[in-house]
Amino acid sequence: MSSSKNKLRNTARRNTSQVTSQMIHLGCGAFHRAHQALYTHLVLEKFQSNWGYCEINLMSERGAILINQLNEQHCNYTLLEKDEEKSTLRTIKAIKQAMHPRIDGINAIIEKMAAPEIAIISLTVTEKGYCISPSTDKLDLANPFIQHDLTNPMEPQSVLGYIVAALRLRFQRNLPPVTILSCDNIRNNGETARQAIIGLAIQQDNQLAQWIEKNITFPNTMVDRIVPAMTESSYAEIKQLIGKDDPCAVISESFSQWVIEDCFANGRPDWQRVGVQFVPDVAPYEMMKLRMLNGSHSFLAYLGHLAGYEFISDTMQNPDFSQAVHKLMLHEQAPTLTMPNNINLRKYAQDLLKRFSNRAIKHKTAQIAIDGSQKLPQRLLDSIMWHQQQGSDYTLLALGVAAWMKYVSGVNEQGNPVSIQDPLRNEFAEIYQKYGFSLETVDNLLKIGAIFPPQLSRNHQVVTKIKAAYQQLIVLGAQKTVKYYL
Ligand code: NAI
Ligand code: CS2
Repeated sequence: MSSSKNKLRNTARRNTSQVTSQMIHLGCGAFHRAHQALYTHLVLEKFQSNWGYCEINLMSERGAILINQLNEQHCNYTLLEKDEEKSTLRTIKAIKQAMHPRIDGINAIIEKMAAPEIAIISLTVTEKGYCISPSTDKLDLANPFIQHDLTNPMEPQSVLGYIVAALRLRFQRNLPPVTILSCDNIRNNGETARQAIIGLAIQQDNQLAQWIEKNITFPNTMVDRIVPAMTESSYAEIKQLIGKDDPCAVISESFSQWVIEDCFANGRPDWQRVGVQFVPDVAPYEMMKLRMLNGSHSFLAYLGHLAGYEFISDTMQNPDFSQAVHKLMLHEQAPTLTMPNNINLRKYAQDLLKRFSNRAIKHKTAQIAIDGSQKLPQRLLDSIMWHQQQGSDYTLLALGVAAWMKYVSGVNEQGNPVSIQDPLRNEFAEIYQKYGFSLETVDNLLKIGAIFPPQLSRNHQVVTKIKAAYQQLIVLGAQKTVKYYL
């Protein structure tokens, strides 16, 4: 902020009090507040619109606290968008209501989702929120939340359970259809959400499942904006700018992209007027983003964390890491993609390097490292399978997987404990307890079918490559291994 080039812009304000909440958003995390809520806010601010959000958090104490904090400030909050050259400060006014089952009760949440005026239910509930097996994208009926919801359908715990309960009321009451809009970083996010929701409904009521199939739409989306979790120092930065505390504030990079398939069951905001791209098929954009951006992010997060870097921008200061991640993008991720003619993957990679290097954004390697079991398939493993079929090189992808394997040991290279946050963390801990830092650990991690499909874990060449990288990481450490792999 002290740089003379760094200009702070306050955006124009307009009265948005006529807004009603026609959209429910499930998972009011940092990303939603800096992305979908911003686009909706811009439509409100610049054009006639009465679209707004009712935010619903279903999980965690922190989620409930945030809902109270939002309500205490009329659901308005600060968004600071920044890169090294400029910053923009906005007050976002797209949220009209905020709810949590612990505050409002489960029934009130389901009734709100089933209210006649609701036309869109969107989601950013993290990869694990979909209760799918990450290797197959199919609903995991053994998931404890799903098990609970099957026996308590009107007192659900999972996101899917809430959606199915609300859709049941809409079906029974003959209400207008809704669009379910997944905005999470999972493969074919709309289609995956559709299969999981219908998969749960079919266990309960065949007619309901058929009604969902016929009436509800599930557009696929590609969502992109780097939005790190807030820290003490980011809240202090906001306070300095606005002169008071804003516990609901978020900080993001300036870049933002949202690509959506235009199949809405019951209308939508005019998001195309504020930069959202509507396309017939999102798949190429989504694959490009998951592999080039997210795959590279995970590569930098695991190797960077092992090497002792706190932030992604720190890893990019190391020329070996930035060269390695560029090589990963161009040589091992880009070849797996088939893109429309107007997309230049070299330019995309160049832009990603700049975004990752943005020192105005403090994105922790430890944050990106969370939930690796849910992220590895779409970010690294799909590309390994592609190369294995083509007979082409995937050395850096294998290094990324090996770095994840070393990371889930729960001990860093300085010998200090690292808290592993992952639904499968107990399985990782058991394997490490039995086998320690040995190649048997690699074999046993590869046996986890929810992550590694058999065509990968049983492929001799793939196993050998991952083991070789793991061995190097054990012997040399992450810094030297990255250099060695160049
Ligand atoms: P966050 O931690 O700030 O918020 C996560 C939200 O998901 C919270 O509202 C939490 O209550 C909810 N949640 C977590 N687990 C859940 C579960 N099992 N069931 C129901 N709700 C659950 O995270 P953030 O930054 O908002 O990211 C959320 C997701 O958005 C990511 O996992 C990713 O899929 C997507 N995304 C995030 C981006 C980012 O840079 N932060 C950018 C692009 C996509
Ligand atoms: C990151 C993503 O946390 C992670 O796993 O890779 O949230 C990333 O910041 C976004 O997808 C960028 O759009």
